[in-house]
Amino acid sequence: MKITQERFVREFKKQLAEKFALDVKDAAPIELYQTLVSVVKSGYSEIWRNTWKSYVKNDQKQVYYFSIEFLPGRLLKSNLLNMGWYDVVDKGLKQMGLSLDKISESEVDMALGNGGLGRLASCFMDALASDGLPGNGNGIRYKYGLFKQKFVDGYQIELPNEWLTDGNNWAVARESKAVDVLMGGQVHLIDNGKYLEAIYEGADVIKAVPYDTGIVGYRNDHVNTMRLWDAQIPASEEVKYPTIEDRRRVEDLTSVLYPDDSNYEGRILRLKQEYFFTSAGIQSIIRHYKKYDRPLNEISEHIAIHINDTHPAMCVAEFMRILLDKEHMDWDEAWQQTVKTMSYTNHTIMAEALEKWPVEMLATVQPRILQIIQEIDRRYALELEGKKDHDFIERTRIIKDGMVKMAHLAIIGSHSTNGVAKLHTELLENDVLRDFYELYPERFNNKTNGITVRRWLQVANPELSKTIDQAIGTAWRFDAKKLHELEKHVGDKKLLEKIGRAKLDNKKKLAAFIKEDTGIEVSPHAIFDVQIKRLHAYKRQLLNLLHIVKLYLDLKDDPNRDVEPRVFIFGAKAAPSYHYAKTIIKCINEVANMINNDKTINDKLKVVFLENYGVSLAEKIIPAADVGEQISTATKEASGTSNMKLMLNGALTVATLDGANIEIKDHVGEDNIFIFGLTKDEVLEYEKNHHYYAAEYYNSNPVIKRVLDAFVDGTIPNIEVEGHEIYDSLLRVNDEYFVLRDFASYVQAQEAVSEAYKDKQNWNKMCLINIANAGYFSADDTVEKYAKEIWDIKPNSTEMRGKAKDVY
Ligand code: HBZ
Repeated sequence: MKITQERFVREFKKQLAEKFALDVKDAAPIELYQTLVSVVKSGYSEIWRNTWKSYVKNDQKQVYYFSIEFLPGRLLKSNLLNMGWYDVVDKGLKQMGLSLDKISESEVDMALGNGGLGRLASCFMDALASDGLPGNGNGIRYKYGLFKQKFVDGYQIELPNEWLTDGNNWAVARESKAVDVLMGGQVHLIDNGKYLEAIYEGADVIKAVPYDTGIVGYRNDHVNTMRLWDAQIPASEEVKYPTIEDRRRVEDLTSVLYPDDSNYEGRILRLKQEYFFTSAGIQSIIRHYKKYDRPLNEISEHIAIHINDTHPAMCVAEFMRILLDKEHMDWDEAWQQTVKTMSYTNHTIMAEALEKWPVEMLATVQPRILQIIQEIDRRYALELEGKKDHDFIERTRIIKDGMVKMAHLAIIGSHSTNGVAKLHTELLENDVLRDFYELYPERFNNKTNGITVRRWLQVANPELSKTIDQAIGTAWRFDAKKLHELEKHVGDKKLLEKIGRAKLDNKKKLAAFIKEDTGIEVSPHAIFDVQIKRLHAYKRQLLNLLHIVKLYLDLKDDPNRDVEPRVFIFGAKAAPSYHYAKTIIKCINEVANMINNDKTINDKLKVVFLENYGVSLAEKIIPAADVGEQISTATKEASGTSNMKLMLNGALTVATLDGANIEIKDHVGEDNIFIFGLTKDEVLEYEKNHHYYAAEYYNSNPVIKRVLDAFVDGTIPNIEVEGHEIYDSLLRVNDEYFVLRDFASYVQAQEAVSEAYKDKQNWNKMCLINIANAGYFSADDTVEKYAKEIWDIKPNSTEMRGKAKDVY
């Protein structure tokens, strides 16, 4: 829809009157928001339909991205931006006395994910659409998103996140596209003379209803679909569930998102969720494929299925099940198509996060799927007999000691396995998945993560975006790599000043938010030092905290010490069952209390732990950050993506040589990043030879001793229990993540940060170099590589592409 300000205002008023029988002046924020969503939706619905039609018409190969998590956050501003409507709507709303910023605050974040993995899936959705690629999301429509975090007495409390109370305004329910998913019961294979027939007995039939959300491409008249499935009771089965509790048992399947991002949860409901969305997705893909009478033994030429982490690994078996049982293909042909269709991304090397399910549990959830996995496993072992030794086969097979290893299923059942940063892929190849790399070297590849520059710069940071436009024009908005042209202006003092001013403005806004949210007053002239990510021991928020305590103790010794004032800002949720992570939260909060209320240190130090970190809060914090903390123990963080978002917004990174930090360093150069800590080889060496003794660092380094003692000697109030727990984890349990080993080197890096901040012009120059190089981490490019090198899909070549650009 071609939009002008007048037309928008007319349409908005009309829909407000139709929907709510209200005038602008009488409408509540939520009514304004819902009306705006509906105007926006009517603006892209025709394009959405045409995009799908053009895929069908051109018989384009499509990818389906299966992910148990999607973390889109708010969609309003991002959709407006991508449609090219942002400025027109902003002005139109102003004309009516309304504010886009305020209306946007009414949107509840769609938080159907835990952290990096779910957010990556959403960045990829945006990038697929913006690249004009035929890509669909497939996931679960959880009734409750990731829990809402509150702090009570410094402790994390989890509250339910009922994000659907005002309805989800973006999604369209498509009852007509529902499919039945069979679970439980028993299965018998009967030879009916023509083929083996799978007879199900006593299985539950669950109706999977898709909710489709349009994913709008950036000014290219292209709208893809993210399909999330809801579990319902089919009309034919209603009598089987006479009571409310009976019904709830089925509907609960899609109620809650598991809030753990680091431990594999061996609970049957989780396994059921995995099968549910996998089966629903695969069934609907094959049903659609068959509509056009194309031969099934060519299906891999028309569709690609991506397995995002192992949660959808049952895709392999479900695809086989349908080809074998429903389409009566023979095993070898079905297997060939399956392997060619599937691809898999690994997101972690941490052993505790690798999924493995007891055979009996799979038997209860879907006995036919278990049979197929057993057969895949049997054939795998048979095939390798004589070629590989017994141990190799036992190490790599799918089922071992009564457990089904999901990563093995995904690797054996697909043609591509990728890691998410160079170092991570290297570790997969040479360490964690070494055997598989030896077996299938051609299947392994790296795809370093990326982020959508639209949400994380254009939407989140309009001030900096405008400054960039003034320096290098607007081409970077279409191709983020063009941000690199900023480097030519590295000597432009006016530009450096403007970058500094944009940052200061953003810091003032964040300071106001902090004041409103927490009551804490912070100076926008202090260094804003930010660590935002899930709380986990390996991410080492504790290292950050120990450094803060050191700075505090230094100031107590000498309140007039010449230090650069700093505000340390944290945002982090801990998995509700992750006791140690919650202990760290409590300690950060108590240290914050102690420091923020101590008048003797002249406000040189502040610590702010913002509650309920999520996508929308990240959009407020990141544009205001001076320093980004990426301080995981080397080898542990697969990639990280907040590192990319922060550099893009001109924050300088304090980093270990872990995950994508290494590639960031390679791009910006050693002078524009603060690197510290053990390297991958040093960590691996310690882990192999077990010759790390944390206590030695405590005993030999008086600073470490003093800082750690503060946790147990009453210096930090209200952590009698938690302080000892931290102390013991480092000294008795021997500091699994080398916090004490890296402490001195971290302090040095932080001193270099303070020193560098004194020279504002040079600091801004470093910021510029970071911004200029962040374009290399654009999800548009990452996804393009997936498209070319893994999925073999091509951009939509409809003649509509690009036309929307003249809207501005
Ligand atoms: O995936 C993260 C990695 O830790 C991070 O380094 C990487 O940048 C990001 C994207 O590739 N992993 C996760 O976020 N993992 C999960 O959220 C998760 C969720 C459920 C699980 C296991 C892990 O059962």
